[in-house]
Amino acid sequence: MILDKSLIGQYNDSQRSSHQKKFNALSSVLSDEGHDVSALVKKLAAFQIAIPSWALGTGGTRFGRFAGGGEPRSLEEKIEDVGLLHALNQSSGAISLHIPWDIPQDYKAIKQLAASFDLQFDAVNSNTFQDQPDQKLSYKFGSLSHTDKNVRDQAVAHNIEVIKHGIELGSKALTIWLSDGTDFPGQQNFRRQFQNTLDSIKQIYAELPADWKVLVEYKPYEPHFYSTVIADWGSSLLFCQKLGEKAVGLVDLGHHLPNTNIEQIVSRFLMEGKLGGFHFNDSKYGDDDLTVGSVKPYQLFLIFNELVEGMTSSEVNNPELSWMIDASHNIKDPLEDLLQSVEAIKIAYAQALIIDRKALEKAQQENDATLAQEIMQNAYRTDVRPLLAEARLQAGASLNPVAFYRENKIRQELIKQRGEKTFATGL
Ligand SMILES: [Mn+2]
Repeated sequence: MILDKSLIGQYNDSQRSSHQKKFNALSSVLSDEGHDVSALVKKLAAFQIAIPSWALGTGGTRFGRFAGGGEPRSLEEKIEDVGLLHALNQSSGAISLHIPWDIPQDYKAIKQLAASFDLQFDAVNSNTFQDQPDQKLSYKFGSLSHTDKNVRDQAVAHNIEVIKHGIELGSKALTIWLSDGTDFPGQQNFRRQFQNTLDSIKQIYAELPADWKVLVEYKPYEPHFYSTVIADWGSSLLFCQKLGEKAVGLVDLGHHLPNTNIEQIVSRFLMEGKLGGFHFNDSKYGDDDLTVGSVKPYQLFLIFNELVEGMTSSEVNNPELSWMIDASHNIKDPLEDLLQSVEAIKIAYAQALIIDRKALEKAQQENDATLAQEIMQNAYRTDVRPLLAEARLQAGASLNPVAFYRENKIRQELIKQRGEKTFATGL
């Protein structure tokens, strides 16, 4: 559906005076602390987070799916949904496609449709973790790492095909999440699996256009439960270093063992100029793919602290990052969930921007742990939401996207158009 933008203006008018009070109060505090409030608002407005095409349906767990109604039935409707999100928050200006779930039939028409919503195509994602109906050889025992060269060749060819789709759409990166691994000790030779994979990715790497990147994602377990070929940031970094400049690591927040210090991993990647991007989500136990910021918002803030510190430090030389949500679950309306996720990411970013860096550095130099905590938590405990709202207001987005979405009964409208029992392709 296409949103009537005058409705956003009307809604914002009804909320403007209450917003203004909160924004003025926060502005005055931040100005007293030495921050340039309009520069902060500008940075927040510029920060865009890509939406994955597979997050637009009520996906959820491997055990079952419960359609929420009005899910997008085609790539075109997925693009429309991301367009809707972007109209509401002006922060979701890109879509990330998954091949073969989203193979475009007509590139030109798809590009035009995306452009009409002011959307770009983010990284394209390959899929060798499932067998497709028309596929010759099975990935049951792996794809890029397989013992059989014919299977590896097939998986390489698929990745090259994904790059070709991406080139047609104007994408600039390929994300490889390799599910290959083993379930039992002794099942495979670790070194040989690594070498087979490296050899496969080298062939894919050779097909990357000059201005492209390959994002190498890692995950400790699942779908395999004994070992994963690219299990951790160290393995990802190893592959990237062996591949070359265009290969960079991708941090998916859910792809870590419990209590892993993800912010330190972020710092390490940045130090080596090898951080490529993020898949944001949240979790309590494993790869739960819950709404960003719903369980561990402080961890998200600490990650953004490292990002802001690293990206502004003269000692760090890292390429520009790809920001994407990677979440999927059963309970919430996916569009409301994505609005919440984008908001949580931007809150963490805003809080990291207002950390008193000079004071923090001094406290670190003097080993003053108490003061360092005071400085960090002063930023974290500041309610920065009026800054985000102001950025949206200035960009023509809604002051409160979720409230607007509900008030205007957007899901009900989507159900009317698409039906109650529609299933989006994806997980
Ligand atoms: Mn991911």
